[in-house]
Amino acid sequence: MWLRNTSLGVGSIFGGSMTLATREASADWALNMPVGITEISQQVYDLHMYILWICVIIGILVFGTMFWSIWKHRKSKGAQAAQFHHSTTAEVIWTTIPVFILVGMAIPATRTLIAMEDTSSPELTVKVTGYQWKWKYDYLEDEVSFFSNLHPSSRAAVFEDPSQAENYLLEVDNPLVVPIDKKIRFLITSDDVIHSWWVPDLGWKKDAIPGFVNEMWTRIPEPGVYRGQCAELCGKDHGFMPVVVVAKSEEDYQQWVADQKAAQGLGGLIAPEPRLAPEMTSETPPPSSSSPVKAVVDTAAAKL
Ligand SMILES: [Cu+2]
Repeated sequence: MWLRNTSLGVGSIFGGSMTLATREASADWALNMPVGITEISQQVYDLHMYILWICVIIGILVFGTMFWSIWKHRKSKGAQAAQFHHSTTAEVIWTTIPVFILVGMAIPATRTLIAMEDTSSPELTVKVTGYQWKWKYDYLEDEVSFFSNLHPSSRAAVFEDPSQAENYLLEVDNPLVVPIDKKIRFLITSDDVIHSWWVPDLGWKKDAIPGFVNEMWTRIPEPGVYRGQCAELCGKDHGFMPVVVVAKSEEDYQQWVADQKAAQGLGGLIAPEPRLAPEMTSETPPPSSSSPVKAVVDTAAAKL
């Protein structure tokens, strides 16, 4: 679903044959990764395409040679196998050519990785903490902090008609709001199990690991809403902890910060955490005799 806004369709890969199709329609046929909206995401995409085309060329050469050889030297033509057992020339060639190819891949890949990991000189730092099953955002400079839960509209639609919920399972009550054109550093960790904070448009995902603080950064060039999900299987509601990033202009962001501070000073967020239906609570249920797993264990224990 996140492919809907950003990905290239099959049409764009195979020469625009689907250019008349709507973006919605082509999204269903999307094969390639999304380009994203940040400079890093575009670098990642370019690297991906560069490596892909190298692989395509190697594939054509290797399989072309193989199939041509099979056809050219087929038994019905009376082909005789060569009888040599060792060729220093061949070994030098099939060692040096791959080395050059790998170096040619490693240089741009390393350059991109270094750029992705360079979290120095941030203008804003946000601590992202994964919970079963929600995210918490702490703005270290602005001293704003809140939880971001699955939006009640998506939660209600789980048992009803998901097609009726806008951005089904990709909507939250309190999105992460950030300014555009600022280097934002993310400190990513977890309070319980391993989660992974992932917004495809930003070009990366990063594991949120209890006891560790991972770092990443982004600089979003234009205002917009960018959606993602937890990308590490983290429990029964793993699919119910989306990520929504809202990028605003600097003035709008400052206004949002002021509003949040005012609201937190009054004892709560502007948009309070929704009350969850008991069967869909995002809290870990306490062990009880009604737990199906515990019931099975108790039954088994009673038989011993
Ligand atoms: Cu998770």
